[in-house]
Amino acid sequence: MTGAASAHYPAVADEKFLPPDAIVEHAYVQGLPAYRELYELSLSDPESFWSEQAKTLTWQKKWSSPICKYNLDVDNGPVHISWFDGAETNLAWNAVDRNVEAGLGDRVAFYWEGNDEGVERTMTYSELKSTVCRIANYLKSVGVKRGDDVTMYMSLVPELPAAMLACARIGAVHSVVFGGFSAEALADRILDSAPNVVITASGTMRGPKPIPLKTIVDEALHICECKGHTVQHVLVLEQLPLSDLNGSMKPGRDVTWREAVDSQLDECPVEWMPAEAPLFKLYTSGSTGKPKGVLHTTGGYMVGAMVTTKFVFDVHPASDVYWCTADCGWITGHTYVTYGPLLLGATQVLFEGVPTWPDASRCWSIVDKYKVTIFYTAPTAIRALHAKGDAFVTRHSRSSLRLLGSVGEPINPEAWRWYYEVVGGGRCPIVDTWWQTETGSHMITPLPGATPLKPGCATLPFFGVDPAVLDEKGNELQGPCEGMLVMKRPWPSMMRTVAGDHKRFEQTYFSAFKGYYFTGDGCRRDADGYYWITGRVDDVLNISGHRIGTAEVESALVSHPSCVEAAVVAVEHAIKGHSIYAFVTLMTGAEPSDALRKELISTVRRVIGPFAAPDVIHWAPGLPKTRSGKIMRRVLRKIAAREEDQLGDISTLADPSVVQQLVDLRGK
Ligand code: 6R9
Repeated sequence: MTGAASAHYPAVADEKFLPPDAIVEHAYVQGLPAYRELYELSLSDPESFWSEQAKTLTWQKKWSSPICKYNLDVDNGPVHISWFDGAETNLAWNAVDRNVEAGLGDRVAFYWEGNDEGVERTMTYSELKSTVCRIANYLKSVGVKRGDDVTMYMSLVPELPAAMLACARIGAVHSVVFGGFSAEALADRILDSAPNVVITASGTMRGPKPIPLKTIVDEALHICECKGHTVQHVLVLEQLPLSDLNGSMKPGRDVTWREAVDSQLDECPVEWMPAEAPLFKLYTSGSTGKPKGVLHTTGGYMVGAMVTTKFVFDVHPASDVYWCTADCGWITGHTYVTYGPLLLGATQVLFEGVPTWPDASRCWSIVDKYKVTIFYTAPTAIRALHAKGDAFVTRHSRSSLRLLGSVGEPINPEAWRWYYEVVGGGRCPIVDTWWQTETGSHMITPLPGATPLKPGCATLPFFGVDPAVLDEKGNELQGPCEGMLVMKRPWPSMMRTVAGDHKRFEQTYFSAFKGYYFTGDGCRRDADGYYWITGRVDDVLNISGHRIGTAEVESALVSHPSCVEAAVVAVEHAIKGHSIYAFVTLMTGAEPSDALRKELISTVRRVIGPFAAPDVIHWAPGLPKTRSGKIMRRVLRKIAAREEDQLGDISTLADPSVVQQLVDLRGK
C-alpha cells in the first residue's frame, strides 16, 4: 500500500482499496457477495433481472416474452438484437414528465455553469418540461415527424439536452455533433443522416476562445448543398451576439430561438414509441473509412442508462448533486448527462467550459458552489489538473464529494492515486468505467459499495454483461490471461446497427470472432477475475479520451496537394495519454519546410477538428511496407518512440533501408 490515505481505505496485500463504511451503508449494492449474487442472477435469469429493473420506468405497453431476442453469429443469418419487443414507451416522458408527475417539478434538474464565472442558470424539472415541449412543438411546426433525423451542433447549454429530449418526445432521431468538430466533419455527418433541421447557437466561448458555431454550420450547409443535400431549417440559440460572429441569418431558413421556440405552447403530447424505435445516431471513429453512425434504440437504451447510473454512481436523487463533465457531443454526455441522471430524477451540474478556465481550480470551485457529491470526468482532465499542482485543489473544501468516476481511456495508476488521494481526500471510491459509444452504457466497472478497487483497473462486469478474453485464433482463454475483449451475449443498451449500413455493423463487430461482439480493445484478466483494459488493438487512436481513426487523419493529410502518403501512429503523452505522430511522404517537387508542416497540421484541424491535430510531422521519403504493400505501423511506432533498437523482425519489409532513413530524419 502506498500513499497517505490508508486511514480511510484499509489496504490489502495486492493493493486493493475496500469500499469505505460510509459508502457501503447507503449503497444499493452492499459488499462483493451481494454484487456476485445479483450478477449471477442477471446472467442465469435475464428475464426476471431486467423485468425487475425495467418495471421502475413507465411503459405505455408492456413487453412480451422473451425479453431479448438475438443472433450474434454471422454464419446463422443477419446479426440481430432486440429487447423489450412489443413494448411501447417514451424516453422524454420517463426522464421529465414522470418526475414532474411524481411531485418533483420544483426539483432542480440542471445547475448550469457557463464558460465564464458568474454566468449561471438553474432549471427545474417543470421548467425543463416546458422547454422540451416548446422545442418539440417548434420541430413539429417545421414538419419533423417520427423517425426523422435532427442534427445538433451546440455547446453544453441546457437547451442541448432539452433539444435531445424534444426529439425523443416526438419520436425523432437526434444526431449530436460535438461543437469541436470542423465544418467539413459536420457536413459529413449531416450528409450521412440527411436531416431537414439543424439546431445550433450563434456562438460561444470555450475557455478564452470564441467558437463561431453558426458560421461553422453555414459552411457545413454550403458543403452539403454542393453535394446535393439542402437543410431546410436552422434554429439558432442566441448566445454570443450574432453580429460579433459575422453569422448571417438566411431568410426562410434560419430562425432565432426567441422567435421560433419561445412563442410555442409549453405542452406537447408524447409519441409512444416501440421499444426498438431508433432514438439517436452518434458518429464515432473506426479503424477504416468514414465515421459510422452508431444507432441506439429506445427501450433497451433507456433501461441501460437508468440502471447503470443508479448502481455505478449510487445516485440517491433526493440528496445527491451529480456532475459529469462530458459534453453531449460524446456518448458519455448522452447517457450520463441527458438520459441517466434525469431518468432517476437527479439534480446535476451542467458545465459549458473547460476545467482549466479561468484557472485550474474551476472544477473544485464548482464542486463547492453546488455541493457536488458525485464527480465524473476523464483521465486526460485529471492529468492536466494534476500537472498544475495540488494547491488549486486544496484551496477548496470539496467536503461534499463522496464518489469519483473516470471514463474514456485507461487511467494510469499515478493519476488514479492523485485523483483519489488529493481530489477525493481518500474518502471517495473511484469508479473506473469501461464502455464505448457502441455499448451505450457502462460494461466493466466497480460498484462503489461493493467492489474493492485496484488503481488503473476497471474491475468487474456490470449486471448482464458476459465478457470473455480470446486469443488471436478466437479461443476463449480461462483464468488469468491477456487477449482480446469480447462479449458473449447482448445487453439492453447495445447498439443495433450502423445507420444505413448493416453490413458494416456485422463486418466491424462480428466478423473477427464468430458469435461474439468484438470491442476492439485488448485486456488482461488477473487472478481475482478483474479486467485491466490495455487499449485499442485496432487502428483507432485515443487522444485525450477522443476516438480518432488513423485512416481519418491520414486521409485528411493526403487531401493536402503536397502530400502523397501519410501514416499516423500514437505516442505516449503526459496529459493527453497519447498524441498523434504523423509520417508524411511529399509529392515529387514539394520540399519539407516549417510552413508546410503548419499547413499540414491546419489541414487536419480543418478537415476533422483541432483535437485531431498531429503533434509531430515526420518527413518520410518512404514508409516501411511489407511486400504486399501494407504499412508496418509497428515499425513506425518504434521509430516515433525512439525505440528503434527494439524493432524486432523487419526482414519482411520490401525495403529495409527506409528504417535508417527515417531514423536519420527524426527531428528534421
Ligand atoms: C465511453 C467512451 C471507447 C474506447 C474504448 C476504450 C476506451 C473508455 C475506458 C477506456 C480503459 C476505461 N475507454 N473508457 N479504456 N478504461 N475506463 O469513452 O466511449 O468514445 O466510444 O471510446 O475508449 O478503448 O474502446 P468511446
